[in-house]
Amino acid sequence: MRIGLVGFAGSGKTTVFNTLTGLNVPIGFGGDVHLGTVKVPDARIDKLSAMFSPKKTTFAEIVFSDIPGEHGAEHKGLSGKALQQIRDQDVLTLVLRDFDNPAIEGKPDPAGDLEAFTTECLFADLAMIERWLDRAKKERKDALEISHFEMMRTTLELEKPLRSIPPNLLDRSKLTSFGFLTDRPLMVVLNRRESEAAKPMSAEMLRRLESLHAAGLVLSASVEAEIAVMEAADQQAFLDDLGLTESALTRFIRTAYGLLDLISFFTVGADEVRAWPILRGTHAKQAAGKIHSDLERGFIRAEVLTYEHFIQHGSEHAARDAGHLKVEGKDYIVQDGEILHIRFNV
Ligand SMILES: Nc1nc2c(ncn2[C@@H]2O[C@H](COP(=O)(O)OP(=O)(O)OP(=O)(O)O)[C@@H](O)[C@H]2O)c(=O)[nH]1
Ligand SMILES: [Mg+2]
Repeated sequence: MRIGLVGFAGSGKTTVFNTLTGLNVPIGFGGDVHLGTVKVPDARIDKLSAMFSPKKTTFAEIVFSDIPGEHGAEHKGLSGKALQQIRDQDVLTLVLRDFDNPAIEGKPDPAGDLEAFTTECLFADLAMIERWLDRAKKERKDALEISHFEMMRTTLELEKPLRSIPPNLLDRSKLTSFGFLTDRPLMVVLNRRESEAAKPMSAEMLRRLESLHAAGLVLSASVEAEIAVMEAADQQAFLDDLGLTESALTRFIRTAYGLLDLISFFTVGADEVRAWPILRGTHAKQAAGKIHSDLERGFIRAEVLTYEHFIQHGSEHAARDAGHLKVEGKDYIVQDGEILHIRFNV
């Protein structure tokens, strides 16, 4: 999964990026895009790995991109380069500044910044759709396709993001090449001053996020940066002091998974124990395709065991003998925490 950190200059993207990835790229205005990979912590994988002692243990991974904001005289916005990089991301994380930054004039205005970002994305998408519609008239495109683009235009003109259009009304598989910004899942991070690290979002901001179909998260990047360099034993005490229960990374990943409706299934064996992130509702045959295209092509059946049954019985054999192994066909909907063996023939 790719998550892009975006937002205006000096909002704390690089600071957030460093705390999430454990890297230490230089703080400072502008610069290049930074990439960092983190493992998605999963206690179930830890346990399975301890039981199988495989050659390799593979967690789900997230690649974070830290995309710098635009720096310049009056223009407070996103550079064309940033907009391009945003299109490659599975999730957009908008970092909003809610602390005083001496390098930036004026009080923090997270609500205003959210509107500015939203408007910029709406206009970028609208421009693309209008260009497409202009061409479509000349090229006599399919009427249904034109009606979809007209619906998208109306949605944007009503200042609503494309992600607000329900899946049954729009065939998104035909839109991937456009990379519409307002169709990307959006997570909004309110980057608070230290003294308000644990203060929840205002009701107003929550309402606005709901209307944008976006998820929200509150953190204080500088507090998280302090925590990141502490001894494990001190970390919890520090979090408790601030009224926080978990690190930002844990909360961040949970929010992103919830937003994307992601779950994990597992494969186990002497070679590898591995977590595979999939969309909730994925069928067994498609899930097999995540592992290898041959497994999808030659799919015969999936042997399914829940993580809980496996742990309860201590081995696959014992769980099978107890009658917990299910044999499922291609249309079976894989559930979170299931251990799969795919039978296939190519
Ligand atoms: N007080 C406070 N300062 C912060 C916080 N997060 C970031 N900063 C400071 O704000 C300044 C800008 O932070 P960066 O992380 O570089 O901001 P950025 O969004 O990456 O900026 P660009 O890359 O220029 O777009 C730095 O001096 C940080 O130390 C925070 O939560 N609280
Ligand atoms: Mg930066």
